[in-house]
Amino acid sequence: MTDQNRSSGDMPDKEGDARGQQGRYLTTAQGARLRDTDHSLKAGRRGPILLQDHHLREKITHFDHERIPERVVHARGAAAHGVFESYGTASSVTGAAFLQHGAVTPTFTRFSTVLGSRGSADTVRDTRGFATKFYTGEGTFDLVGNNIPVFFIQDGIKFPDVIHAAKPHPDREIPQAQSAHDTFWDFVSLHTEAQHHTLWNMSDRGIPRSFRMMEGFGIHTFRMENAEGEMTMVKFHWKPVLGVHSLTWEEAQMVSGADPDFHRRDLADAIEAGTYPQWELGIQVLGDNEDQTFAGIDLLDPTKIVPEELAPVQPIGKLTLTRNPDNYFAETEQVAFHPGNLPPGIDVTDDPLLQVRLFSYQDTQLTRLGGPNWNQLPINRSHAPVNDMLRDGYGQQDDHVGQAPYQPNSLDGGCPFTAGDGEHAFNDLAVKVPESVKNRELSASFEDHYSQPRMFWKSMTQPEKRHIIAAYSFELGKCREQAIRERQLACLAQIDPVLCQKVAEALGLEAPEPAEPLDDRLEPSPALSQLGRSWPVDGRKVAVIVDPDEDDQDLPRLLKAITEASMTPVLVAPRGGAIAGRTIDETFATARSVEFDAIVVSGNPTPADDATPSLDQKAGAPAAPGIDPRLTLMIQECWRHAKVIGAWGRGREVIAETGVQASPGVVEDDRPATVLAKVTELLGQHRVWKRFTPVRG
Ligand code: HDE
Repeated sequence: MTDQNRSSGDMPDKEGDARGQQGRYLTTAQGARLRDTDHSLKAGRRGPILLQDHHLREKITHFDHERIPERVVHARGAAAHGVFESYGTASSVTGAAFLQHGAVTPTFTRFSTVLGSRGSADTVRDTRGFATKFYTGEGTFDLVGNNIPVFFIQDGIKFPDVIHAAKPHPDREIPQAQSAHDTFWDFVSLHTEAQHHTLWNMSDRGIPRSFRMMEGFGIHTFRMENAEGEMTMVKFHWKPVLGVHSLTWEEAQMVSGADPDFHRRDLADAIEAGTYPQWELGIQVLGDNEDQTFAGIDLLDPTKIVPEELAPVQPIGKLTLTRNPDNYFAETEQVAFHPGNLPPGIDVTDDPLLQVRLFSYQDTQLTRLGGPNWNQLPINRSHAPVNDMLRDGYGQQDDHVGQAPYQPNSLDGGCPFTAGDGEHAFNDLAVKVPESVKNRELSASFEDHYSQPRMFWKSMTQPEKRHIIAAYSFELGKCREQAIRERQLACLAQIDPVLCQKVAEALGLEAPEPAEPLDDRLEPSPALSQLGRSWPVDGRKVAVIVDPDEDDQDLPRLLKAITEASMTPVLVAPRGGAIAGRTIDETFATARSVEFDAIVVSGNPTPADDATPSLDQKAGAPAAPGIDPRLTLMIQECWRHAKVIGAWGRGREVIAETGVQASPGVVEDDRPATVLAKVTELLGQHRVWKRFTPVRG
C-alpha cells in the first residue's frame, strides 16, 4: 500500500476479495475504530491490567498464533507471480488448452532449498525446488520440480528415510541446512541409488548463483494425450534464458554470512528493476511403448535422465516472472503445490516416486495449512470455475448454496453436471497395466545405479570436475565415522577412478578398486556441462570502486553504460556520501566481494580510518602500501573466485599493488568504455574459467 492511498482512505490495490486492509482507521478485527493501541487498559496509571481489555486480548492472542508449521521439506523459499505464453508447439502431443498456440496463463512460481529451516541461508549446498502453479482455464496445473533432474530414491516409501538422514541430527539438531554430516553420507553410501543425485549435488548445480540461473526439471516422466486421443510420454525441462550458473563453494559459504537472503534478494531485486527472469519450458518427447523405456533407459526410474543428445528438449512456451508477492506469508508461505493438480491432456505415469507424491502433498497441507480448505486460500484458488461437492471443514471460506451436495440428485436439478466429450473434462488415460502379482519389488532395470553417474562425471569439464572433487573432499571431511567415508569412497570408485583417487588423497585414505567393472554404456552428454557458451548479463552486479575525493568525470557515463547493458552498478567507496551526484551504495565496511559478479576499479581511494590490517592478505603478504586492506581483499577474492576484474586511471595502481595484473580476465585500459565492453563480454561466460587449474591424475 502506498502512503498516498493510506492517507486518502482508498482501498489497497489488491485483486478480488483478498483485501486485508480497508479504510484509513485502525480497527479491531470486527471493524470498530480504535483510539489507542499503545497502552493496555489498567486500573489506574500504575494499576493491574483488566481482563476486560478486548483489544489487548485480541492483539496478543492473534500474535501468539501467527506462525504455522514450516514445510517439512523445502521450508525456505522465495516466489514470484508471472505469465506463461505458449508457443503452441506441444499441440500435436497434448490437448491441454494452456499449451495451445497463443494461450497466456497467469502463474506463481516458488523456488526453495530442501533441507534448511525457514530462516536458513540461501546459498547452502542443496537441491533447489522449482514449483510453478499455472492457473489455467481448465483447472490448475502444478509442475512441482527441482533444479536437479534425478532424485535420491526410486520409491516414495523411502522419502522419510532420506529426509531423516539429511536433516540435522536428532540429538543436537545440527548441522542446519547441510549435507556434510554423517547421517546423510551413511544413508547415501548404503543406498546406492542415491549416488546419481548426490553427484549432481556435489557438482556446481548444488550451489546456484541465482534462482534466475537454474534449470528446472519435472524429473518424472509424464504422459500427454492429444486431441485425437494419442498418448506419448514426456519429461519437462525449464531452461533459463540467462543460462545455468553457479557460485564457487568459497563464495557460497561467505555469502551465507554476508547476505543469507542472497537468492531471495536477487530474485526480488531483478523483478523490481524490470529485468524479468525468464525460462523456456521444453519437453522431451519419448513416445509410448509397453516397456516404458527410451533408448534402453527406464522412464519410470526417477534416478535416470534421458540425455538431451538422444531426445532434444523442444521448447513449448516461455515463463516470465513479472511481479513480486505483496505479502510473503499470504502468498509464498501459504501456496500449496500438488503434483496431482493436472489439466486435461496431461497425466501421471506409474513412477513409484511420483505415485507416493500424489498422496503426500494433499496430506501435508492438512497440518501445515490447518485443514482441508487450503485450496480456498487466495493464492491456491483455481482461476477456472469451481463447482465441487466438498463442504464445510476448518477454515471454510465459501457460502455454498443449494440443497444437494451429492450426486446423483434431483433436488438441485441434477446440478452440478458431469462433463461429456468435447467439454474439457479430465481424462484418466487408459494405460495398460502390466499383468503381475502384488509384491514389494522394483523391476530389475532399477538396479543400475552407476551408468548415469559415470556419464555425468565424464560429461564435466576440468573446472567442473575440480569443484566436484573439492565438494566430496569437504563433505566427507566433515564426517566423523571412518567407515562411512570408506563406504562412500567405494561408491566413488564405481563412478570414476580419478574422482575416487583425488577424494581419497584429500581424506588421507587409500582409494579402493571398483567392485564391478565400470559401466560405460552411455556416451558423455555435453549438455550436462554449464561451460562453453555466452549468456546475457541481465541483472549482474558490477562493483565500481570509486575515490570520493576525486572528481571522476567519466563516472556518470560509465554508470549509464552499465545500466544500459542491463547490469546493476554498485558504487563502493571507503566511506558513505556521494560522488558525481550519485549516492555511494556500499562502503568497504558493508560490502563483500561475493555480493558482486565483477569488479571495476576507477580510483585509488585513500584508506578509511577504520581500515585495519587484514590477515587474509594474499600469501600472508603485508598490506599493499596506501591501499585499504579491505579493497585489497575484495580484489584478491574476486581473482580467486575467477571473476572479471577491470581497471582504468588510478584504479590501475590498485591492480598493480594487489598483484593480480596481467592474468586472465584482468582488463586494464585507459578508456573506461573499452574496459567495460571487455568486462561485459567476459561476464557473459560467467567466470574466467582459465584461472582454474586442470585435474591431474
Ligand atoms: Fe516433494 N514434498 N516430495 N519432491 N517437493 C513437498 O509438500 C514429497 C519430491 C518438491 O514450494 C512437501 O507442500 C514426497 C520430488 C518441491 O511449496 C511434501 C516425495 C520432487 C516442494 C513433499 C517427494 C519434489 C516439495 C512439503 C517422495 C521434484 C516445495 C511441503 C515421494 C520433482 C513446493 C509441501 C513448494 C514439497 C513430499 C519427492 C519437489 C511433504 C513424499 C521427486 C519443489 O508433501
